[in-house]
Amino acid sequence: MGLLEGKTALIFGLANNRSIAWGVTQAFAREGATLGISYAGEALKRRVEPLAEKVGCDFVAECDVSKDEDIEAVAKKAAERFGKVDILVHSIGFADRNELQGEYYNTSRKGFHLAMDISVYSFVGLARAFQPILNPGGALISMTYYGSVKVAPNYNVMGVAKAALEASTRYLANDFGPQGIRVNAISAGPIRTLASAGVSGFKSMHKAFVDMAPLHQPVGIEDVGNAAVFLASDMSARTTGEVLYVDSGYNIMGVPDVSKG
Ligand code: NAD
Ligand code: 0WE
Repeated sequence: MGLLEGKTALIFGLANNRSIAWGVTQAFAREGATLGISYAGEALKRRVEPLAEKVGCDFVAECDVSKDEDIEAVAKKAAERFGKVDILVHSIGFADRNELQGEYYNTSRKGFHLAMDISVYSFVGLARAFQPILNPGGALISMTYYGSVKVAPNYNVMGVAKAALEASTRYLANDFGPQGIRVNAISAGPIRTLASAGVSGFKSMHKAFVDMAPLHQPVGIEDVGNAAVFLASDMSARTTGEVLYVDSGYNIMGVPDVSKG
């Protein structure tokens, strides 16, 4: 029997078949969850619908998380279709491209607000909108990156946003605990997706990551999907407010190990 049998999951942030959200969707489908998928805007519809079909999901809803109305609307649609929901996955991050290069001190007020709004506030907004229809035993999951705790050159305002996202995960865990709902984050190692494709120096950074990490293995969307299954299922019933690293162990290293090949 699948680990998510009898549970309904809504996944936010599917753009294409490289998205971390796609790794999560496939793993959840394998474990028997009933699925709902949400994407950002009209332009992504033709990419997302065939993917939804592949996993037998017929709840596909547009939701631009910068709009309160969209968040309200998707929660309403989910309530109409499913009644209650068990799992919500937030796999959304965005900053203006210009803010992801050069000195962090050059971050504009507008760029700061945008990154915080899309990458952090949206998790809080979604949590509030879904609160009335979440089942006890449910789980909220967000996606973060190590640039929240240590400096990742050029990650800049996104690093600050991820720090706020991780803090939000802890505050939400405290809010939702009495309702029997857990809130956790997954901190994934670098993965080539739409959001990392355009990043200059990504390839060499990725190589340095594999060299430094104890497991010396790249992280894939299926690895993140499997970790999300754990955090969404009753297998993690007493874990909340945590950041779970899925990074081949990279974050434990302080100094590169030059003694091994
Ligand atoms: P992705 O581009 O496939 O996913 C990002 C998603 O955010 C896209 O689906 C995009 O449509 C969505 N989005 C942006 N603005 C939105 C809006 N206004 N409303 C709704 N959705 C919006 O890239 P990804 O790498 O799969 O990113 C998913 C999450 O994982 C992000 O939070 C990212 O920061 C995080 N993450 C990525 C990596 C990596 O190396 N790729 C590592 C760690 C964490
Ligand atoms: O969280 C992310 C992706 C963040 C991201 C990327 C983009 C590029 C395209 C947010 N917004 C945008 N906006 C765009 O217009 N990652 C963890 C992947 C990532 O992004 C980086 C990285 C890594 C790793 C940016 C700079 C340095 C390293």
